[in-house]
Amino acid sequence: MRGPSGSNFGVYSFVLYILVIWMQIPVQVNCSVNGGSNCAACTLIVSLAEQLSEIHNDTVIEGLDRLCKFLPDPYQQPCKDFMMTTAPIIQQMIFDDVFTPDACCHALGYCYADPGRQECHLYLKPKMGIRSVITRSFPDPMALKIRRQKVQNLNIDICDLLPGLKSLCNMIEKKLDTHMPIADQDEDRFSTIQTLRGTHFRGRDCDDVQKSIYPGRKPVDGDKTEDSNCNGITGVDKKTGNSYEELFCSNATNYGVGILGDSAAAHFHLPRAWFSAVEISLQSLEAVPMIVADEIDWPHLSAVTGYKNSSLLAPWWTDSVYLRLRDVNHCNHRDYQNIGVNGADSGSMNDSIQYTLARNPKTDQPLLLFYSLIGNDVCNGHADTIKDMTLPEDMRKRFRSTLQYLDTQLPKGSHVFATGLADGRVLFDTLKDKIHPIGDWRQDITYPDIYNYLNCLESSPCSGWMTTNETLRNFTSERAANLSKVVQEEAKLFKPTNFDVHYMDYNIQRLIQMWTSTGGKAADIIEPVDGFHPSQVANFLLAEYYWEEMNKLVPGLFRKNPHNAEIKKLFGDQGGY
Ligand SMILES: *[C@@H]1O[C@H](CO)[C@@H](O)[C@H](O)[C@H]1NC(C)=O
Ligand SMILES: *[C@@H]1O[C@H](CO)[C@@H](O)[C@H](O)[C@H]1NC(C)=O
Ligand SMILES: *[C@@H]1O[C@H](CO)[C@@H](O)[C@H](O)[C@H]1NC(C)=O
Ligand SMILES: *[C@@H]1O[C@H](CO)[C@@H](O)[C@H](O)[C@H]1NC(C)=O
Ligand SMILES: *[C@@H]1O[C@H](CO)[C@@H](O)[C@H](O)[C@H]1NC(C)=O
Ligand SMILES: *[C@@H]1O[C@H](CO)[C@@H](O)[C@H](O)[C@H]1NC(C)=O
Ligand SMILES: *[C@@H]1O[C@H](CO)[C@@H](O)[C@H](O)[C@H]1NC(C)=O
Ligand SMILES: [Ca+2]
Ligand SMILES: [Ca+2]
Ligand SMILES: [Ca+2]
Repeated sequence: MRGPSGSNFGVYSFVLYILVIWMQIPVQVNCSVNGGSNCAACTLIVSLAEQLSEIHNDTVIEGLDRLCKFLPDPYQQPCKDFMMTTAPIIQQMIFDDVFTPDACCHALGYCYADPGRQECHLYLKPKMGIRSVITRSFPDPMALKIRRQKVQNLNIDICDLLPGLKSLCNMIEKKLDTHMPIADQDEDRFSTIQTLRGTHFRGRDCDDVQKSIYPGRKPVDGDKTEDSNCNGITGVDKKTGNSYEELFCSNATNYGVGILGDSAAAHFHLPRAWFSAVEISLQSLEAVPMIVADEIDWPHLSAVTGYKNSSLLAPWWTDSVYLRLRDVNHCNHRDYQNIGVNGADSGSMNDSIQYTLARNPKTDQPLLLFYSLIGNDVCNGHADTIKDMTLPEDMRKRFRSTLQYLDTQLPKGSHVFATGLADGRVLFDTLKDKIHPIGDWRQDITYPDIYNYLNCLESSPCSGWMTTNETLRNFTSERAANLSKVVQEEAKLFKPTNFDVHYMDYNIQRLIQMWTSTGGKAADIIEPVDGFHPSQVANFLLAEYYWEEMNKLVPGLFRKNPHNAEIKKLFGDQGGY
């Protein structure tokens, strides 16, 4: 879940653009071997092109052309350049009857075997080995080298392609790593645009010039003349002379909701239509620029802060703690913040991410805040999976440090709900004999094939769980359980002055029970493409699970606002999102 998420916009050619996608999957690029995610991206593209050519009964080059035509405008030309440059190598290999996507990406130079390492392959290995296949097909090493050089030189800058994109790119490069909204004139941490950490992540700023106006604050002077908290409720009731905030909201339980978390919290999701030759379409790829600008996260459809129903690319609808909170009390409209960051673990949360939360302990409403880091503390390792896992004593110190910081930030009356880590064994147990979308056409690639391939490239999002080694999976779960225990203990021990802390399990088994009891399949809980994150269905179910747990932990937390109907009548959709 780690990746240079911000610095991507300036530097990618077409292949690197697909990498943008792959890098958002937890990949520590520096640590990868044998070509790492470059190799994986090349293999993906060539696989799709080859399968498309088979489906449409034409050549692999035409398959590539077809793939390019599926892309939105700024990416089409670099894709065609990639196609033209790689065509001679691909054609030669097809002519010699030695073509496989693996061999092809080795020939192109994206994949290689580092000294002392095995060649990685997703498809059946040629009997004589990939290297010999290439030497046979390209007997003149100099000629191949020159062709490869042309491919490597294809460094088209996406930012140069469209007028006006350049300055946006620069801005994004500078600011995206801070996890703050990019478009935020008054710097109150709330934006007016959807993407780039905007309204998909945090409620819309209804006045982006005034820093004192933003979602979640206590209304100023009853919001008689101005909507200081952006909940759409403003003005004075002529009959009584009271402000509507006073009449409708002052006796209600006003809360915002937020989450400090990882890619699961932000709802990382790669549409399966991008990875399946059977499902790929122009329509499925149209939204790529928007999705990339959201860091491939879909917080607006997520379990804690979702507010919008899913589109074609996320085929299930949305339920969330936010929607339920708003339903209980319409005064809470727009008061949500998703501080989920791909790759976040207890360390980066304490070191930097937590500081991007926007809450003023004096002027703002109390917050219901989730702390949910469900895997990276046991997943971020690559070279040495076990040694890189967080130790319980470090988890304890970091979590405590986060709670101490929150005690200076959260308004009195807030509640913090900390979850444990997931038990990721569910991934292998559920997917072990299922076909990955990239194998849709020939029914040939299974999830364990993908796990082994990514582990070979040391580019797996979680080598401790996404592995065929049961001993290792068990160890990873044991450490995760030990870390969860620490969170649970610390939630009990720590005595903040402004809020209370509660613990709940991140209970995937419970979600599976909820889903299968209504006739669903367990595999629907997991993201089909990465085989790792909680899916749209899981997010939907999590909302209900969270809600039930919150009610158990803090009885009477949610009191229905009797004025909801009047609010709806007077203020309609309260300005929407
Ligand atoms: C594919 O196209 C070739 C030449 O156009 C044709 O001979 C062949 O029958 C086609 N195969 C299928 C499966 O459509
Ligand atoms: C405030 O809410 C409580 C509980 O719903 C109710 O008993 C009380 O009458 C309300 N007070 C006012 C002033 O509306
Ligand atoms: C999403 O769609 C479902 C089913 O039609 C509906 O019940 C729900 O209210 C919708 N939710 C939102 C946030 O629009
Ligand atoms: C938590 O982060 C702060 C800086 O934000 C750092 O000084 C401190 O050492 C960190 N604590 C732990 C246990 O890593
Ligand atoms: C892994 O854990 C499961 C459940 O505790 C156990 O049944 C299994 O024997 C363990 N496998 C190995 C290889 O340790
Ligand atoms: C499985 O993982 C364990 C723990 O990392 C390791 O000791 C063992 O050698 C691995 N087994 C295989 C077959 O790779
Ligand atoms: C988990 O904690 C127990 C008890 O402290 C310890 O014996 C065990 O080695 C730990 N397991 C892992 C994988 O860290
Ligand atoms: Ca703003
Ligand atoms: Ca503002
Ligand atoms: Ca208001």
